[in-house]
Amino acid sequence: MRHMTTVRRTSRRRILPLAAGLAVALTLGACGGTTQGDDDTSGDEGDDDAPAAEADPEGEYQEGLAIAMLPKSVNNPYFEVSSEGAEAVVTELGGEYEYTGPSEATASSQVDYINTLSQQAADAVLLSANDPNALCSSLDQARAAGTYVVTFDSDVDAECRDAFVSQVDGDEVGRALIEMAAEQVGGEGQIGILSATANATNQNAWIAVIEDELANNADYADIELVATVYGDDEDEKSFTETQGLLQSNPDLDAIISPTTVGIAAAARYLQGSEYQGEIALTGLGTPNQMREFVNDDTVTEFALWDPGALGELAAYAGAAMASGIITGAEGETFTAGDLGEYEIGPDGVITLGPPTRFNADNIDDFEF
Ligand code: RAM
Repeated sequence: MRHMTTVRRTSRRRILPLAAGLAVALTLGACGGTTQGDDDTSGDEGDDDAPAAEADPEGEYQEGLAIAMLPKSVNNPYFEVSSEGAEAVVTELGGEYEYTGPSEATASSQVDYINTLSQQAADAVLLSANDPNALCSSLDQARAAGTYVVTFDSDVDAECRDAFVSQVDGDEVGRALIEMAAEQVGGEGQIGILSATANATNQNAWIAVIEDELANNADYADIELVATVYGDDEDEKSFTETQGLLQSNPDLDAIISPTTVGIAAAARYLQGSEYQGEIALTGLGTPNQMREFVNDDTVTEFALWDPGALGELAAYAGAAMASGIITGAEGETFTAGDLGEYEIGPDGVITLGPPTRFNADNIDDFEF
C-alpha cells in the first residue's frame, strides 16, 4: 500500500527551507486539484496502483535533510564502507547524517532503531533489513510519520518501503557464486554454504538461486549441496560453524559463503587448518578483508560489488525521495552525483550494477 499522502507531505515541510517548502506546497496545491488529490483527502489509501505524489525530475536536492543509515548490524566492515559512501553524499548535499544500529544482526533489535529514527523525524532511513516481514509494522509507522524508507543491500517486502537499492541485478549474485564454486572444484563435488542469518532477505534470495541452478542447470549436474549453516554475521560463530561444517561433511569439496563476515571467518579457519588448499572457499567478501587469504592461496576467487557506491546510491535515493525528485515509481529517474543517472525499475528497485570478481590478478587494485 502506498501511503505518501498529504500527511506525509505536510510533515516534509517542517524540515525544508522556506522556498523549498513553498515549492512543495505549490506542487501539492496542483495535485490537490486532481481526482487523485481528492481521493487522498478521504484517507482511503486502498488503491495500490495510485501514484502517491508527483515526482519532480527537474527538482533540486534539498539542503538540511536528516538521513540515517541503519545496517543489519554495526561493526561489520562491509556496512562501515557503505556508511562512508552515504555520509559523503549527505554531507555534500548539506544534510545531517547518522549511522546507527544494533550490534547483533536481528530484526527485533532493528525495530527500536526504526522507532527512534521516526521519533527524531528523520527524513529518510537507509535500511539493510534482517528480515523481509518482521520490520513492516514499525516501518509503516515511520512512513506514516513522514520518514521515507529506502532499503539497500537486504530488502523488506516491497509494500513496507519506498524503494530498494539493490547491489546487483536479480539472480546475478547467486549465479556468480555457484559458477565460481563449480570452477574451483572442476565441475564436480560436494559443496556447503556458510550463510549469514537464517532470515536475511539477501542471502536467502542468493541461496535460492544457487539451489535452482543446481537443480536445473546441466553444468552443475555433478555438484551436490550437502549442508547450509548460519554464522549470523558474527565472526566467532562463523568460524565455529565452518569447523562444524567440515567435521560433519568429510567429503566436502567447497564452501560458498555469501557474506563478507562469513567468508573472512571461514578463510581464517581454513588458513590455520589441515584443509588449507584442499577445500575451496568462495563467496562474497571485501578485498581488504580477503587480501591475505588470496595472497597465501587459501582463497582463489570471490566476488562483491562496491559497498561504498551502494551506500552512496542509497543516500542519493533517500535524498531524492525526501526532496520530491522521485516517489519510488517505476520509470522515474534521478542523478546520483558522479555515479550518474539511475532509473527506478519494477517494484521500486534501483540497481547499482554487476559484481566484480577478485583474485590474485586484480585484488591489489581495490581498496575497500
Ligand atoms: C555481509 C552482510 C551483507 C551482505 C554482504 C555480502 O556483510 O550480510 O548484508 O550483502 O555480507
